[in-house]
Amino acid sequence: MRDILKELERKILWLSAWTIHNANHLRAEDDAVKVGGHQASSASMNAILTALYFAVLKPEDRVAVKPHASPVFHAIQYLMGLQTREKLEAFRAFGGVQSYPSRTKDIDDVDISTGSVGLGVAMTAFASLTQDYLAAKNLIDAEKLGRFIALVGDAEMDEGNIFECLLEGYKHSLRNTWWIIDYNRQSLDGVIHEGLKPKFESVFRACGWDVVTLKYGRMMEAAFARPGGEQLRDWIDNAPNDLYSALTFQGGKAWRARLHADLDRQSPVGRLIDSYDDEQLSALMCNLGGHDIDLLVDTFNSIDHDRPVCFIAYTIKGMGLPLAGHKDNHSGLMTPKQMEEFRANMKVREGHEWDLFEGLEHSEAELKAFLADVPFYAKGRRRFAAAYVEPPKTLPLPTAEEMSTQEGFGRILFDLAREQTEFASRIVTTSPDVTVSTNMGGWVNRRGVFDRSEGADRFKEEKIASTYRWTQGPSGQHLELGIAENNLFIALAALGLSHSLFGQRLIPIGTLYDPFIARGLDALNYACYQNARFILVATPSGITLAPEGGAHQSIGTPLIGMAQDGLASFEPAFVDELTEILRWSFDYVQRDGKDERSAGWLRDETGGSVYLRLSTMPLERPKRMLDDALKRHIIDGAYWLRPPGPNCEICIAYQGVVAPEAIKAAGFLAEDRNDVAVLAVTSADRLNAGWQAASRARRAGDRSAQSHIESLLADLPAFSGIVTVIDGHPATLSWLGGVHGHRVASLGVEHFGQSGRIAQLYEYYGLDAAAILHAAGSLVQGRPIRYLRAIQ
Ligand SMILES: Cc1ncc(C[n+]2csc(CCOP(=O)(O)OP(=O)(O)O)c2C)c(N)n1
Ligand SMILES: [Mg+2]
Repeated sequence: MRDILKELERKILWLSAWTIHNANHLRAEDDAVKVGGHQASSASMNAILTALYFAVLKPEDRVAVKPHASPVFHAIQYLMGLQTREKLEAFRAFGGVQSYPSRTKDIDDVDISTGSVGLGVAMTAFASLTQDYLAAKNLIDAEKLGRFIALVGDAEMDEGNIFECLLEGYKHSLRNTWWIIDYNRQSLDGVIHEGLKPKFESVFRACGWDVVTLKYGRMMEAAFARPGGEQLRDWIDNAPNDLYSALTFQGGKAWRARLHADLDRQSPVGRLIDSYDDEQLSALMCNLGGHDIDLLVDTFNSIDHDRPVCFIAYTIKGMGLPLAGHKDNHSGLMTPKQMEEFRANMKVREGHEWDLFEGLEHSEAELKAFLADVPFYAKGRRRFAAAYVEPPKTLPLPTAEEMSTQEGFGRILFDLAREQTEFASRIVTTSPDVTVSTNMGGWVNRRGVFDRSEGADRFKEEKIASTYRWTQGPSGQHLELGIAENNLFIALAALGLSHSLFGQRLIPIGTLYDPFIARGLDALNYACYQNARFILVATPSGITLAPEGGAHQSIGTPLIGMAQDGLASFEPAFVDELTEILRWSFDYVQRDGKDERSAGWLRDETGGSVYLRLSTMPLERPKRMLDDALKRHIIDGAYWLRPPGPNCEICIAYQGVVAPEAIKAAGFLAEDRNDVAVLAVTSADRLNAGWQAASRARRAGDRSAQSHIESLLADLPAFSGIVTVIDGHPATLSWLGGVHGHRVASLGVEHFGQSGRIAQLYEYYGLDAAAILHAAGSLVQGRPIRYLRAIQ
């Protein structure tokens, strides 16, 4: 079996190198794709991936493959019949295999997407926590837990989110997680810093991990056992990274010259070195642990516990290719001449480059039998689906006369927490140390904090009064996180893929302060790119958070919400709107329509995640019942709070908490002008997306396509002006003028906030009724607005 494995290792090296070569040198008239970064980096982990996929992994295991090892991963899938030649030939081209393994774009069951380094690594830890969460609730078989394995570049270890995740993992007794560091001592720019290995080791041990070092291959170990071997080992241990790399690149002759220069030729070690010819010497010196299939398989398979393990595997970047060891090899590509030689070495005939069993010594029948028996693939595809969990038909509307959207959110969750429904049991909440200040304390009181083991509430036992009775245990539905926002988003990514990774639906809800979305923005993008499903509740937001000051006041987040793919963002002003948006979200996050292109104008069939930008400012409850049409409009992004009449000169369009200022300004204006309109925007994001999608649909021939905002603004006379206002960046709404060509004045916040009272800040930043009237005055024709002076 090991012989076959070694043959496959060579085959995979060939296929991945050929895939890249084909993409860069052979694909017809393609001048845009010449990018390296794959050939050497892939080769570095070739043996490790071969060992894992063909001899170590079980069907329930999941792997995050480092971005540049994508060709190796896909070559393995190709051998297994799960990837096509067409897609490999189109590596990095439209519709082809992706540069970096992608759950959403590749066809061959990528378990965890990677690309932005560090994030896929942390994802394995949070996927393992998700598994623990499901097992504790008997939603999956606790006897058959999978291992979550990250293949990590050594330079990738510089990413801070990895360390944030290590600490968080420690707090949650992380288990079933392996990180395999490809210690090739090279990064993108070159040779990395000396001596990082002991640093890695101590950090991992401090966080409760086992560390296994794979430094010397078996050939090296055999040499060390011979006379002079100890000295050879010392020389290897003390050789600087760059020297080792340079000699690797130069080959056997250079190794010999250098070793003889450093070690006495007449001594046992000198004789040991001379007992190898040049080729053998090169092979010996390159026989690092990470390239020794036997050692790798035996070591991985010897792990018989579920503690987290970090493997530090010494490797050579570009191993097996002429690029091996060269410091510039990251962007290096084999030349056509080098590829010719490589092809000949691999015994692959011209024109047979993609043939599965070309150039291998074992018979096709033997190889096929081996592949048919690989345990990892024994249970078929690894993508699961989960049944839809029926959300409540209606959510109880909090009754207080005045309430902020943040408080309303807390109340709604608190009410849901009382219900013994399947839906309520599938909600999982999480927050980076802002559970109470984002109003989820009540929910956690009722539903408890998740922990694998039952925990005690000391304060309760000691009968000390406290508002929060957070019992800890396996039934808890809240995952309490430390402050690091990256962890929040990666936790949401993992929990939000529970249906696909584990076949069990969860409805994850995460809360954080709105400005700190920026801290974890790449992780949020990563979660969306993987099509994870969650509800993000960001509160408080904007300068309305008045006394907290500029450090906590968000400005650009509405634009983030609009620009982030896979995330529908809303900013309701009133709690009745929020109630409807949440109810819709519980359904939207579960949708799974297949074809994005034919899926209407918005992503309404495909579904996605949801971002709610909420506020702490209490607003008076509108006296109204939401009828179906109004509910639909709230979800589509806007409704007429005051519809325009035929002589309407001014429309005020607001989003979110500034609603009272817009309403007040409209009241003043109405005394002087006819038919003043107020447009309540609940989602600039969905309005804009609908508008874009409708114009795409028209371009594609659907003449009748009309978006929600186009039909709403069709009611507004062409001579009207629109004043937009938001506690956030004015660009969020300024595009409304582009829909039908109305003149627009946009109010919002562009500069860092200040501490102060709300009224003071609204005046200072120009969000108050007076500013709205002033802006209206700049848009209307004819006589000036009379009340303008009066309220200033
Ligand atoms: C967040 C982020 N920053 C930068 C990059 C560009 N990048 C890709 S791989 C890499 C480092 C490669 O070094 P290493 O992790 O050691 O992998 P190796 O190439 O040695 O296999 C960099 C900087 C990225 N993909 N993601
Ligand atoms: Mg590296």
